[in-house]
Amino acid sequence: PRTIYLKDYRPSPYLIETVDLDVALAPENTRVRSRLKVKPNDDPDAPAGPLTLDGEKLELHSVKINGTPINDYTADDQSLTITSPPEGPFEVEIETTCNPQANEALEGLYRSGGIYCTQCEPEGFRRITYFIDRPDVLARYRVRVEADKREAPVLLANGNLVEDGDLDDGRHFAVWEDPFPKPSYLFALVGGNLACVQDSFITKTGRAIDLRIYVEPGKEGRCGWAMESLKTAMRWDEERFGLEYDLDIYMIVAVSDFNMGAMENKGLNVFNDKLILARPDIATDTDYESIEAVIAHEYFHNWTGNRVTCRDWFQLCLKEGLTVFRDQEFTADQRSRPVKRIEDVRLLRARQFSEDAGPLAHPVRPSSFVEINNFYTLTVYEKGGELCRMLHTMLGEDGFQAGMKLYFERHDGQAVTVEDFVAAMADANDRDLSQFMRWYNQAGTPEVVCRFEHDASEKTAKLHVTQVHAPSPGQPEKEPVPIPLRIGLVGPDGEDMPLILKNGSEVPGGLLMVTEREQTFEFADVAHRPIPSLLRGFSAPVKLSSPLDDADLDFLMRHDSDLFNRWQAAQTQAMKRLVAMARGEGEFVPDVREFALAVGPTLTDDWLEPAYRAAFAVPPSELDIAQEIGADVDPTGVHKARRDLRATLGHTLQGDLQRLYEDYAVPGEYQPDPDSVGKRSLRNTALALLAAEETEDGVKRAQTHFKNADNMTDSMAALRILAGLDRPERDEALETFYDRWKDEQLVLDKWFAIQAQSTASDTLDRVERLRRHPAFSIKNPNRVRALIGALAHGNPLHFHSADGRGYEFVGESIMEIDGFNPMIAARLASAFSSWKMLEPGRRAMAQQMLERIAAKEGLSRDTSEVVGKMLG
Ligand code: HT7
Ligand code: ZN
Repeated sequence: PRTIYLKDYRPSPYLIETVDLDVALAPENTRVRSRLKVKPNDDPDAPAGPLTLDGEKLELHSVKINGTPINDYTADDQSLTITSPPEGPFEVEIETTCNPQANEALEGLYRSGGIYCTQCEPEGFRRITYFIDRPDVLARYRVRVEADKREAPVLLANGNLVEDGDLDDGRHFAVWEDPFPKPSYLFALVGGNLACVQDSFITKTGRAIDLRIYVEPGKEGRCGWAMESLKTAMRWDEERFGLEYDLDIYMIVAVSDFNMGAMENKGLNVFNDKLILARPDIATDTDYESIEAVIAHEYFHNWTGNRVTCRDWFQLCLKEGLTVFRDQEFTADQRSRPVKRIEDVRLLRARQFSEDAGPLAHPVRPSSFVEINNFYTLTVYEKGGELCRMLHTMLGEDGFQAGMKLYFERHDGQAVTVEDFVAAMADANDRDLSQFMRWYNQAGTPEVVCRFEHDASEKTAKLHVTQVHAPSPGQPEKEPVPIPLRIGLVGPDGEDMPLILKNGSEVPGGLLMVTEREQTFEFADVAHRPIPSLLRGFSAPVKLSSPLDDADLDFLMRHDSDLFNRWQAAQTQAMKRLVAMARGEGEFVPDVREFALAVGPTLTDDWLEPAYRAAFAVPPSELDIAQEIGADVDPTGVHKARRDLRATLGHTLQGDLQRLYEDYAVPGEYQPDPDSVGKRSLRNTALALLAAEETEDGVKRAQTHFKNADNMTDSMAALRILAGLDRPERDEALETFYDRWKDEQLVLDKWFAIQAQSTASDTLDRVERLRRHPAFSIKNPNRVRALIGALAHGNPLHFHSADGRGYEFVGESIMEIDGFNPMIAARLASAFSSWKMLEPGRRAMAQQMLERIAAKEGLSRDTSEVVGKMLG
């Protein structure tokens, strides 16, 4: 397969001004007539030549130019080339058919539970009609859709409805017009029997927006939270970013077969139904929070992605990183800022840092790819979001907003690059951000090594900072990056001391800028030895090597005014012990008990938010621990270490935890508000820690909790505990749950996932049985993620089973799925990405499986790129 390079970017030889689509929906034979107004691109860098249109899995029936049928074209399975198009503007008319029913890759036009829907990002539009399917070709669309009225009473596309009516033979039609020029990846079309939940929103300038959520009939009662979230997001974007919605209608359609979470098509978002449907008895607090965040994320794309879009797919982080940053800030403003930061950093460390450290490492803006679908990664999204956050930290809220304003002033309606975004930030703030571009172009996580000295007689202190950049694939040498390092000096009384530099100036907000490979900062007026609190709020996506010893960390764990770093101190303390335990180094019980005792005061501090206290008591994940160990990892040892540490926490803090469990019951009807969510989270954390030792008492409490649960959050919290037991209580609970929820697809996904993530000894037998369960479908991405994904990405103990059965199960599944849905197969395959870190026995088995996948005949471009990199 061909590698595509950023350096080879050229503007498109032709541009398309308008697109007129006429789509006659039919399950196996959808007819698409397209009329395109094409003109040569007058950009001097645009090459001249024939007109090549992308197209895949299409049956071509006719081509006309300026109304006349032509034959001087060539077509293959990728494209249609019109060899000698007229000079100047001209019109192309093409008639094709496609087969939505047979489309199991879920890209282009497909059917989900009888609903016609589309997924065009990144390159799905070419499966609907021939087109210049690249994001820098922006056109205005008019779409006529027709279908059998009984099969598809609702017909939707982007923009505004301009006409509709009935036709002969029980068919009907609707015409939609989108006034905003857009790239083809934002095109959407939906047809089906859908119920609609309607509301409205008045914008800051007084315009009324018609809000609609379309769902399977009967599910209307589950859309309330999604609708509330949409209105909250719309208001927030006006208030914090000054951005108002532009069309008069905003539609969301929920479907049950979807490759990712959701898609921001202009005025017509398509969502995985898991991220729309919620009711207290079927959705957890985490589901509610995800719905709120994803609804907001897709809505925010209307400006960051749609109004200003990407020039090419290398610039994906331009819209995704920025929109992730915006949705993170939205959640932080709605809920608890420190807890949100902790959650985001947890994800970044566990998943993005490992991506950055392994064979799939790539810069936030990659310089080459084989299959763009493989680049919807944690690096592009989460690290991309961190880069925007660093700009925000460096420029401040006002400076960042000034940069955003200039960005929209300059580029509204354009397809642009990361350079354009950074230039707007730089120009609006009169700052030189050229060095910052390295963050976009260099892969890998920088390590920041800090050394701290205090001179009591001089009353001075020095912080020596070194940044270290390990090589990553294709990048042996790297340049230093600008690192915003937020710090505090915590005095012996636990209070922050003033941060005065040697020249007498105060460090505003405690923010130091590290720009050199090695740099020293000197502070004055430091009478007593302080404890440095470094990288406060995780001000840069780096690995910090800190100079603090156990006593310092213990102190920060109890006193740091920066709640992120107080949590971080606890994590560092836990990690030291976990690594030692996982390596089987000596006797750690007393030491772990000490640590548990130090967790107690924060856990029980009523001045702190319950959600924060709950987060404080969660030790680093098995993925984090494995990564910290780095080489010859034994996942069983890692699992046992974490299990033992949790058991010690439960045992040592038993009295406190019991009190929390009693005190934090949330009375009354379920509400997903932050306060109730926090309380449930603290109570369920206590429940889980009390059961970690698997005492009779702990198990009984979990059983009672399960029986009494009147909402899905509590029910799942208890079931997660029970499902991990090698005892009869497990099967009893799982059966009760199944009997109650067997007709609810989204709840069944939870039932599959909880078993796939179970640490019980027979998990692999069970997962193999569940693979044959009548409710399982390999064609449905949510089911695949719930069973196979949950094992591969969420159960290191059993995925890395010492006998290789986990690899066998996941590997076989990847090969099967690759035959019809390469995007899902390739994402599953990434579970093997850290195989080189494993101990030799598992390493050899993982390698064998990867080699088998790589050798499979007809392997997709998606999976072969991922597996090839892992083996290479
Ligand atoms: N921009 C979207 C990313 C996306 C996608 C969504 C669904 C199916 C396939 C997809 N490929 C790419 C979602 C987002 O980041 O907002
Ligand atoms: Zn996005």
